[in-house]
Amino acid sequence: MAILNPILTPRRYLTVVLVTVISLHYFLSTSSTEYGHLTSFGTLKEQMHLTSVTTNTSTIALAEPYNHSTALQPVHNNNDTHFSHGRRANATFVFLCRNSDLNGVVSSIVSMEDRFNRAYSYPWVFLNDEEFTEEFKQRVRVLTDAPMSFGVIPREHWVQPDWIDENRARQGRMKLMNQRVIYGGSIPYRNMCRFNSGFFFQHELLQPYRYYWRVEPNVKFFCGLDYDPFLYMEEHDKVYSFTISLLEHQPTVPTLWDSVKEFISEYPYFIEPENAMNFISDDGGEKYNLCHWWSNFEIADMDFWRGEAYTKFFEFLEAKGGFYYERWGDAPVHSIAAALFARKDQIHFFRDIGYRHEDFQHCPSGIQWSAGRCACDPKDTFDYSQASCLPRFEGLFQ
Ligand SMILES: Nc1nc2c(ncn2[C@@H]2O[C@H](COP(=O)(O)OP(=O)(O)OP(=O)(O)O)[C@@H](O)[C@H]2O)c(=O)[nH]1
Ligand SMILES: [Mg+2]
Repeated sequence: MAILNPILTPRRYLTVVLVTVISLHYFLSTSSTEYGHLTSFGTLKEQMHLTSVTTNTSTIALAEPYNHSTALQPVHNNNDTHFSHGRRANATFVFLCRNSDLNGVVSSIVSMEDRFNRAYSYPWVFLNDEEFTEEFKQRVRVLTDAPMSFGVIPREHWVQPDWIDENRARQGRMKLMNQRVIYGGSIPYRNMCRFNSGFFFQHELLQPYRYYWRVEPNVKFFCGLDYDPFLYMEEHDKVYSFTISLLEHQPTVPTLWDSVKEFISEYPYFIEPENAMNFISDDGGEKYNLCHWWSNFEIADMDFWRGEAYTKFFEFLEAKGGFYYERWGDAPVHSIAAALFARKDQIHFFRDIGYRHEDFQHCPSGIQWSAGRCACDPKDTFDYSQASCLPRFEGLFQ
């Protein structure tokens, strides 16, 4: 170097190198789009491949098609292979709630962000049967940089339809109230169950997305996750997943199974040969055993609900009026559909996700509990308690 330029001291040499590198980077960024994309530090939304549009009711975060070609980085977690942050799934959180749920909503978001989403920034979609207040939006927006959108549910997706015989529906409500069944006399609760069964995935804010993770007020996520459960669903061809399974209150679904059997005989070709019938029936489909996956936690594939089998199934059940004449829950409806229309190996138990919704929780144990630094007592887990249906699920694979 001294031969080339006797006055190029180490400091000057460094300056020359830096200026050359910066100039080259500037030249390539402006002349090559690909180079620019690869190296730029875009806005947060760009990094998350999101754009947004505003409609008169809501701001819609639109997910652009995700890139299937990005190389995946396999990581090993508890003897299972997952894939790390190489790319993201086409997925969102879904939070149906009221303005009055605000404190419980804040608590659930904090739990999810702290234990998982801080590293991923998956978007949040909030749905309500009325406008969210400014206070609601302000208090949830402050919690995270993840994109958030707030939508109002179309009236026809929420309220009791006109063709429902209100006298018959009232009698149904009185009957359940007399039996002291929880929410037995509530119409809003029935609206919620019907909406979660057949309509949420049709909402305009959810159209850009395939996978969703349902969150409710006052739930807790106990464990850190070192992989992306949405990608897990995608990579392993799963359509539905759960953490807790249990028995439904029989008086809420007295005629549901009769309707299911009618559907099966009318549309036998929708039934998946490798189904999970043995999870929901102990006698090969004659009677419903009341088992269901607890739907306040769900990570699932909305394309499954949007598909032909489930669309026909929901329409069939809707026409029976059981969401209002009885009190059919979205949990048994989703569970029966997933058990019949999906292969049993497409249903996944997230054993490593610690989760609580009053009054029950799932807490991992052993290596999963310690690797996840789970903030729950592994002895306090619903898995093998008397009303749990987990043994039936595990029995499917034995
Ligand atoms: N916007 C709106 N959301 C509702 C309404 N009723 C229930 N939800 C939401 O729907 C979800 C399920 O309702 P929950 O009341 O939690 O039903 P649940 O889980 O069976 O019962 P608890 O949690 O024990 O009360 C929650 O996220 C609620 O915030 C309603 O009338 N309007
Ligand atoms: Mg709840």
